Amino acid sequence: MDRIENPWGERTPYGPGERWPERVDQHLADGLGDAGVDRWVRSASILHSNGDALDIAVKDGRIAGVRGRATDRVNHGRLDPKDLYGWQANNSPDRLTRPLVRDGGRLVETDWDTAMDRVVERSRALLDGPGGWGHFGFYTSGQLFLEEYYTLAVLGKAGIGTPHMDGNTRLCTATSAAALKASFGTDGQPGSYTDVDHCDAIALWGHNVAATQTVLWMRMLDRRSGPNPPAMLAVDPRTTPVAREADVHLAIRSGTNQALLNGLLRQIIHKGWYDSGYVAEHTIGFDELAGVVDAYPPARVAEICGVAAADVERAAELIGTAERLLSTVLQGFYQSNQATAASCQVNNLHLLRGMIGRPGAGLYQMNGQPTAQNTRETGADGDLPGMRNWNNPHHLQQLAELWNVDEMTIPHWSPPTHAMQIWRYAEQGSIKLLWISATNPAVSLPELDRVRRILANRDLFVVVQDIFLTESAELADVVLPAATWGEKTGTFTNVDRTVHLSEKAVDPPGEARSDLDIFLDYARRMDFRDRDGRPLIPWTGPEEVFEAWKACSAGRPCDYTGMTYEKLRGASGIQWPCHAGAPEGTERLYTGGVFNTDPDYCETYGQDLSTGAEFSADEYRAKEPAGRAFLHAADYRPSPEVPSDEYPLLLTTGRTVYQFHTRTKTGRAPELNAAAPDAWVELHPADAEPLGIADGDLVEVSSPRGTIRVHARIGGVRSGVVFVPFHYGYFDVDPDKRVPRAANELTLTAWDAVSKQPIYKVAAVRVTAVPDGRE
Ligand SMILES: Nc1nc2c(c(=O)[nH]1)N[C@H]1C(S)=C(S)[C@@H](COP(=O)(O)OP(=O)(O)OC[C@H]3O[C@@H](n4cnc5c(=O)[nH]c(N)nc54)[C@H](O)[C@@H]3O)O[C@H]1N2
Ligand SMILES: Nc1nc2c(c(=O)[nH]1)N[C@H]1C(S)=C(S)[C@@H](COP(=O)(O)OP(=O)(O)OC[C@H]3O[C@@H](n4cnc5c(=O)[nH]c(N)nc54)[C@H](O)[C@@H]3O)O[C@H]1N2
Ligand SMILES: [Mo]
Repeated sequence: MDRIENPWGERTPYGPGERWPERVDQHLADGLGDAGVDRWVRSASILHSNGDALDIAVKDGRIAGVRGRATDRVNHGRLDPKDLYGWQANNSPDRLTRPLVRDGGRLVETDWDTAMDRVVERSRALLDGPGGWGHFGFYTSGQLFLEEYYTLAVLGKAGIGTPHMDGNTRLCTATSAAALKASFGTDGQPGSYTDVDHCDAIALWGHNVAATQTVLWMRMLDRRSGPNPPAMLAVDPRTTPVAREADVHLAIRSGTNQALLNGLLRQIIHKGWYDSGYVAEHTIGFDELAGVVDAYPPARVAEICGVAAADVERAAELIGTAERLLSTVLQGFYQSNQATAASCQVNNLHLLRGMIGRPGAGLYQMNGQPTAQNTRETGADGDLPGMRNWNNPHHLQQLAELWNVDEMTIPHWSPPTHAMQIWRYAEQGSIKLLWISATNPAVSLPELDRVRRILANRDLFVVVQDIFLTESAELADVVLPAATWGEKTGTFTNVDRTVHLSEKAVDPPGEARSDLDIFLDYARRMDFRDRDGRPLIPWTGPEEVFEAWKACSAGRPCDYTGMTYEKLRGASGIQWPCHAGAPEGTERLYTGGVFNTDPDYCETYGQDLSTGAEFSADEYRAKEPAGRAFLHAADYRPSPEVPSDEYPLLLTTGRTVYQFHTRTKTGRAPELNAAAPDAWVELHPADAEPLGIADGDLVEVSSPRGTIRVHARIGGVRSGVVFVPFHYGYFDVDPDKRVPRAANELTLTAWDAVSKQPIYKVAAVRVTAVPDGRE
């Protein structure tokens, strides 16, 4: 089957409570048959957070294909189009094979010693001079392996001692973590993918799962085409494949999630569709929540969100009367207005209805990137490792003992610096060394003109560690060539807490080195020591780091102590927590209705959902959570940028099924790139017609930050809203022919008060026809 034409492949229907049938998806290099494969090497998919288990085919020392693993709990053999074709990027002739350093304004090839010496010399001078650690910023990814993040976290926190560490996970799933912490006490997904097998209703909150977690969508579609299928609700301003499949589609105006959710919760309370016993026993805050949502009757919600009141009532009935409701939340919430507040309302929905911790009653505050969960767990995003609370002296002491360093070395005097603030410090000049690993901010951050200016400022020493010469690497002072998936060994954890081992299948190209080896080399050269003068980071390889991480995770929600590399070589990935009391892992959290909110255990003392203000330990203790979950309430407030006469349309941004992020990999896989080679803008016919714009016309989209030129697609989105995919930078465009086309030329520098996640889903723009733009 052509998986470009039909990304989801053929249906394998099944009924409630049945086992999802297996279907093994495979793609090998042209002309290569199974018999020609030299060996198969264990791994999992790296182009989304679903965690689909797969084996890598090796032929003559090169990656030559992939095959889904039938025995794994996550995918039962299936793969998505990006995984089927994306591996070809590993073999691209564009791969970086030697380090580069800037000499006389130009990047030139050099050897590792020269490149690392430059980084170490600058680091030493900054660390030993006035201001010390304050000059260092580490900006990492959701695409490295657990072992790499943990090493980076220790290096940054106990070696350098800087609080300025974060990942692109801030752009991605900071809100997932924030909403889980706020409601349940710590990060960690309550649900399991087997909830799809048991549910009787599915609600997709700002999640185009068909395009972005394609194998999870196959599972949902297979239930939809079997007996007793689950009902489906989609909340998305666009007519995505998900919206077309759903029984109720609420095409709300982007930025209005909080108003909608308040309205839905009001209906559920008014109609008596909530579980008062569960609420009384397992939650705090019902009265306040009921009071706030009371102001959102269907007519008011319809007005704010731009949908029909009757549809709001239908949606409320669908989710209010289901017996096993499954919810997934993603970027339509996390990157939109009032991100954490709105995501918490989905938690509230499940708490009010007692729909948590049992089969089918699943709640996924989704992740996006394959290893984002690990960035968060290990503290490479600035959090304290092991989901510890930076504000809890006892948690800090545990880490100081584990690493054998003075407590004062580990930054904890204020919340960790979030990515947007790290970039601000770099702009202002207090951060003087910015080390970027496995992310391409010159395409993915908002307001690109500003980001390019910051990176191009030669007073800021920029290290970029990547596998290609990206738009960001072009502006760096030192470029370090990395090995990637398939060329190195490590573990990573998907959305439903399933941990997979990914083993080295082939050698990296040229002199490229694994990110782990690069971080370990830096630690060695910097000669970081513990309190007794021994090396702070004694590890030499991934398995040693995994063992060290297990010790760090012991007794915490993400307990890995029951896992080993050997055990992960079994038939299926394993869900944490996994320890002596649960040696095979744990399918669902909170099965007994006891949450991680105990003051001595929780990951945060909480924040005000509207302002982000932090509560103190005493304020938190006074609430006496005693294992109950928090029902947080918040009023709707309009987005920071709303349409005006000059910029009358709302811009929203996102993804296509064929491309991954800034396309460094999928743009180099011929089938995927051909399926979506260039950017576009989607417009509703009622918005396009008065502007004289027809399908295919070249148009300009402008915001107060910039202008892009792209082709128009008429349809696919509600009126008043336009959509631009954010994937398209410049790497494949002749420098003389570069026309701005990245969505982030237009987006604004603004973030959610609680999670600090940038707001990519709402900006004000105008669209104009380009004279002679019709082809
Ligand atoms: N094909 C593909 N798959 C991917 C990725 C990829 O780049 N390509 N990236 C991975 C990563 S890192 C991530 S984070 C996930 C993201 O996965 P998704 O969140 O599914 O992807 P997006 O397209 O960013 O946004 C989802 C939807 O939000 C809608 N939306 C916009 N504004 C609003 C709003 O205000 N309210 C509501 N309710 N909806 C709104 C958009 O119309 C869009 O359809 O995908 C992962 N999977
Ligand atoms: N407007 C708008 N902007 C967005 C979003 C949106 O929806 N709209 N979504 C946001 C989200 S959710 C995300 S996750 C970000 C993604 O944004 P980025 O993280 O910038 O996107 P990627 O292209 O995945 O960048 C990863 C980089 O790591 C490199 N790489 C891959 N594997 C390895 C490896 O093993 N080692 C090293 N060292 N490098 C490697 C790749 O070549 C690539 O350059 O974009 C965000 N930006
Ligand atoms: Mo993401």
